[in-house]
Amino acid sequence: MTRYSIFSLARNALGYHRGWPRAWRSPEPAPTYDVVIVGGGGHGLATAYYLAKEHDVGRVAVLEKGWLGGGNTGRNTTIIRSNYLWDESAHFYEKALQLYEGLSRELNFNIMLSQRGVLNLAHNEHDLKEMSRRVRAIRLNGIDSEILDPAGVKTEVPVINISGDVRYPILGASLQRRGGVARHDAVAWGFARAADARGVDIVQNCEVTGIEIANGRVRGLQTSRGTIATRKVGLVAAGHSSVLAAMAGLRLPIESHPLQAMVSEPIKPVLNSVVMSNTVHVYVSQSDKGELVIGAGIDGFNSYAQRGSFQVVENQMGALLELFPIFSRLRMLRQWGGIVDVCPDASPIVGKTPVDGLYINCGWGTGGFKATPGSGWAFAHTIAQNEPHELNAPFTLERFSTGALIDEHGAAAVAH
Ligand code: FAD
Ligand code: PYC
Repeated sequence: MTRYSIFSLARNALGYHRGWPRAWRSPEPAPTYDVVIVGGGGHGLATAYYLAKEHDVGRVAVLEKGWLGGGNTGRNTTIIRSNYLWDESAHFYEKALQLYEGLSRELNFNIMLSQRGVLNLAHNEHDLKEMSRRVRAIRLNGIDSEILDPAGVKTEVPVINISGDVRYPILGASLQRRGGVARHDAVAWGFARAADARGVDIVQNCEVTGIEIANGRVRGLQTSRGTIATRKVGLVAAGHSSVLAAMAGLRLPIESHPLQAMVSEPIKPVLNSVVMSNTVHVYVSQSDKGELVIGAGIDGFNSYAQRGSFQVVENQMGALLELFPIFSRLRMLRQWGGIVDVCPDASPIVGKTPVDGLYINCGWGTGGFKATPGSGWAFAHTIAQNEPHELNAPFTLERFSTGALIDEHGAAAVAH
């Protein structure tokens, strides 16, 4: 660090950072926009950024009822990977991973992408067969994936317990080396700053309370900060997608569940990979701060509460200790929850709706952080061109009546 920057930091700290420029403006909502995005999470902000950048749409707003990234974007466990079974999903998630690989440079904002590898463990004969099928399917799509035997797992994760003397011994794992983690807040902030720089109005503390429709077309939005006229609205409100859709008279095939996670006290680096187990239902990685980031499955009941229930906490701790007895003395620091909107086939809905000018991007369930840039990229195309991009074309609302489902429960992994 130069002398100049040390003095500059000290001056700003003593001056309570009053002299620092804002990363994005805080405008009053305008009376009209070309496109309004509802939801200031990563997906909504990415959509706005790509609308402005790739499609030159002039007057775009993002309306957020709380603060940017305060929904699932800021509550997730930051795992990124593209090891999905079906071609449709593999193409979509891989596009997102490729965008992630260049995102710090694209946004000039360090999103702290760390491609440290994601392991999915196998604990029984069925897991091994399913893993073998999945890895081959993934590789046929040109995506990196490999199979490890227990010794290979131990080489990648020296602190894991591969003894046969446990209830669910580790029989192998799949590994995506390009998978890993990224800083979730930075993804939201990076997209926000870059969208703002291209003229997008980002309006926080602005809740959408109604959708105005006339003759089957969107006309505008009612919000807690007044009425806004627009002919195009993108709903990107994970956790409340059904609530927003109901304002337009639409019923979505979605169930909303709490999904919780926790972090331990920080410790020295011991875990260099992301480890997930569908069978014992726990996953873990170590953050750059040293905390273990630990998660499990959704709470079984429907709820809009942003907190998890005790039995999930207890089960995930039991599962964690069977895999990692070394963590048995660790203290847990904090725990939280988000609300995830889950579709019956564990795949998202990204596309047009029966209402002209109303587009929806939802149902990412427990696994949408990894999709953020790809989702925004394809959704921006859909809104700007009024037709889906080939990447999101299969992810329609209609698939729940035509039967063309994309069942990704296996890839959605632990959290389902
Ligand atoms: P959000 O970030 O939730 O943004 C939606 C926004 O809409 C919110 O900010 C909300 O306030 C706003 N909103 C809602 N209603 C209104 C309204 N009426 N008016 C205005 N604004 C409104 N995914 C992964 O890929 N990897 C993981 O490791 C992972 N771990 C997870 C762990 C947990 C505990 C949770 C809860 C989720 C996890 N996910 C993970 C899923 C991931 O977080 C989500 O799929 C993703 O962040 C969704 O992003 P989003 O931008 O669509 O939603
Ligand atoms: O999609 O990889 C994922 C994930 C991990 C934990 C929650 N979701």
